Amino acid sequence: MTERKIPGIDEYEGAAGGWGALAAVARAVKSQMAVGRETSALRRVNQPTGFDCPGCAWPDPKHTSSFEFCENGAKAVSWEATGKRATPEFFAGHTLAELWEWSDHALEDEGRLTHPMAYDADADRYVPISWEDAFARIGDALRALPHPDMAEFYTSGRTSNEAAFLYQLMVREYGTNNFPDCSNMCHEATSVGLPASIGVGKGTVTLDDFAHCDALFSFGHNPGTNHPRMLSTLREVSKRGVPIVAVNPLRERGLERFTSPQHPAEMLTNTATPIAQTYYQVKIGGDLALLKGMMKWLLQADADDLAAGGAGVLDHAFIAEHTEGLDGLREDLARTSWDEIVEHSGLSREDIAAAAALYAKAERVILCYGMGMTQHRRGTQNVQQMANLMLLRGNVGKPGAGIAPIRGHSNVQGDRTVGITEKPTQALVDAIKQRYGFEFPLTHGHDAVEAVRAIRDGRSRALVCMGGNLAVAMPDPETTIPAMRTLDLAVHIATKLNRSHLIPAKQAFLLPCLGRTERDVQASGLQSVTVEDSMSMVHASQGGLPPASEHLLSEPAIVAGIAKATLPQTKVDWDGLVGDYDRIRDDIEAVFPMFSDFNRRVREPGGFRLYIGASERDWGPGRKARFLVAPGVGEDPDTGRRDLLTLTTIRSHDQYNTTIYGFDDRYRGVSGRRDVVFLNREDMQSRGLQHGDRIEVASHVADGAPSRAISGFIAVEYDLPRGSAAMYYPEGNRLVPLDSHDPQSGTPAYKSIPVRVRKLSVADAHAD
Ligand SMILES: Nc1nc2c(c(=O)[nH]1)N[C@H]1C(S)=C(S)[C@@H](COP(=O)(O)OP(=O)(O)OC[C@H]3O[C@@H](n4cnc5c(=O)[nH]c(N)nc54)[C@H](O)[C@@H]3O)O[C@H]1N2
Ligand SMILES: Nc1nc2c(c(=O)[nH]1)N[C@H]1C(S)=C(S)[C@@H](COP(=O)(O)OP(=O)(O)OC[C@H]3O[C@@H](n4cnc5c(=O)[nH]c(N)nc54)[C@H](O)[C@@H]3O)O[C@H]1N2
Ligand SMILES: [Mo]
Repeated sequence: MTERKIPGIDEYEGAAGGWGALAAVARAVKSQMAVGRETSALRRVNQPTGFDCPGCAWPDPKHTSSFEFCENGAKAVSWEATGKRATPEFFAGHTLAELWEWSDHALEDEGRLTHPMAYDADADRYVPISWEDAFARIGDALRALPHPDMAEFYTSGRTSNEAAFLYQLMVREYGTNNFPDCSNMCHEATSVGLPASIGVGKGTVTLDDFAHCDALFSFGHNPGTNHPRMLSTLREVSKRGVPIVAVNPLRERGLERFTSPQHPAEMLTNTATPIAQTYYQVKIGGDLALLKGMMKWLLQADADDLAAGGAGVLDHAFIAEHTEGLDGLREDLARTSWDEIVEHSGLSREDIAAAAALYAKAERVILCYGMGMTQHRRGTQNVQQMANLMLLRGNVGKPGAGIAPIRGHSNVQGDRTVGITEKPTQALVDAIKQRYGFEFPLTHGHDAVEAVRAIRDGRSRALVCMGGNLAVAMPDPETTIPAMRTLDLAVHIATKLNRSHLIPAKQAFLLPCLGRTERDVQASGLQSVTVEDSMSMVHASQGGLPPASEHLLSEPAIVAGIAKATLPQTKVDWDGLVGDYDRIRDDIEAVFPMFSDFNRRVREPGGFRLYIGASERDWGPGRKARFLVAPGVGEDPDTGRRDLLTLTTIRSHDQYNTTIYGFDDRYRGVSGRRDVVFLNREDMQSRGLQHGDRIEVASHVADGAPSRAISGFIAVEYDLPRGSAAMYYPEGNRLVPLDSHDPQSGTPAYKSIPVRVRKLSVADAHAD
């Protein structure tokens, strides 16, 4: 880094974890919770029946129901269990126009919502309303729409299986499949890409497999921040001497070294366990090229070995018995030149060969990946090329090996499993008809991008959000936010205030719900909910804290309230289901047979695993696993243009998606600010930029769509490949056009935005 000093920018020398993590937990608890409540809060979420941390979807070690220590888990829990409250008095004191000027951090930092509220347009304020009146008005508005397809029903992935199941049931009885979902912005490329490859859209490994792998590849995810409990697993893998290979344009500290707060010896001696043995700083969007390079090397090595009389490098027995399509892949790789591979990946041929050789030497490989792979125009193809790589050596469906998409929200996977999907199957239609006696259309509904388009074009007039912060999470706020302002109805079921709630429709309602940390008591007594983690383990979660307000309802109860008001002729016994969540689970089991014996199995310690065919080398009825071809290596027609950089948007260590806990990004050496753009030194030099300069970042759009710009952020010299740049999500979302997404999965290309960067002149800076 250069000598120039900038406030809040420094180098972070330490390991991930360690004392810094403990100190951060103490700060998080102190800033959110009144003394007394807080000490018990972290302890009391450790229920005997289990508690699922709302922080991430990484599994807990088998047979334990208590959650492991984790800095960002502690932040997630204390943020929800905060002593602060956003009361009716607070809303009386502020118009929505006024609140709009607040930062995302300040809005949520008002604390937990306490009362159901309705928008009063004359006063431009939220005012209290009774639950009955809110439900009645929502029901009237939904029934007044000319067609059910004119309403959108969004889900964010913290919602439990029970709430999500009831929600999709209500929406289907209402008559639409419009289910935009946070997953559409996240791992949709996995949900679309993997079924075509291996027959199932989920990961194939369990936590046990990590104890048996002999190489681990990590593509495009940042465990130190986003799934910190994974560091304990990576630490164990590293301690066994197993090579870990990280593929990431940024050198993420959690992938480099880790001091485990659970190991006193490491803490006291301030030592750390190294994590990645090899770190490949691929160019943003260069993974497709790297994967093709690795596979090209493997095919060549295999041919050489066979010619020399060896058994080959590929797993020929597996390929013959279990796969099809290798010839197509061979042809594609033959057509792909090393020059292109090197150019697009930004890695040398030697490095790629070394990665491939390491892969080839291992008998049992696990490949983990995250948003760095999915949020691209070719996200689905990225996923499928990773599957190809794994299939070449039979690394799917054997102990110690497999593909591991690292999911985001703690129950995003479960929500999809229990029916939150815009593409229903005939089996689902039949099962719901059988159980409840109503039918719903098989036609595809809207995903997240389609939902925003429909709202923009006036085709959809109502939006119901089960959690989340759609307006801020989606790309292109300059399209999304004005579109949402034209709605007839907006309903937000939420724990805390965020910007999406400040976009009033003709009628808007803010419905406060219980969080996962809180006791949920219904007619039959205290309830548990269930969730599914990244490894398809389903387990129970029960809150232990008293609710933040006596006026809160559980998410299932809110769904039931809306359902009864919207569907006077309903065929579902909503009160019966909400009175006892065991009954909801019986219904889930009736509709989704993979949940057989649900209520019994979920009461076993650690829960149970859903059947994943690919883990058993069952690729689906009558089919084999498939090698799939993705022509070319370029992400975008403009990739590689010298005047453009490829910008990725990433999470800081102090945020949960659109929830900004604070302004520090400890492991990247940033404190007290988020207005930064990380740039490569030579890219800065060639643009006459210095560390700390104020800059403008403008998106480059080829198709004549309006270019968006962000002005006044500072340039920070950072260790990333030439041509690559990074800034934080959601600040960077302005630069992502709504139409810039993977055509196959609809996943927005948040991680490869072609941009121009220029220094602001003194005049610009003043005009700002
Ligand atoms: N504390 C905390 N935990 C979270 C979340 C949170 O915001 N905060 N969010 C949750 C959610 S919903 C999700 S989806 C997950 C997200 O977890 P991650 O997938 O780790 O999410 P990102 O921060 O978006 O980071 C992606 C990583 O990909 C890298 N990357 C960017 N572009 C590329 C590329 O082109 N190629 C490669 N190989 N790498 C690239 C970035 O440098 C970064 O390290 O975490 C979940 N857990
Ligand atoms: N540029 C860019 N954009 C991105 C991404 C990126 O990497 N880059 N990542 C994308 C990804 S992976 C995702 S998953 C989306 C996230 O999109 P969302 O899931 O829509 O957003 P969150 O920020 O997780 O939602 C936070 C809100 O959820 C509410 N909430 C919290 N807990 C609960 C609860 O228990 N119940 C209810 N009902 N509400 C609750 C609170 O009101 C809080 O304000 O963003 C996407 N957007
Ligand atoms: Mo996500």
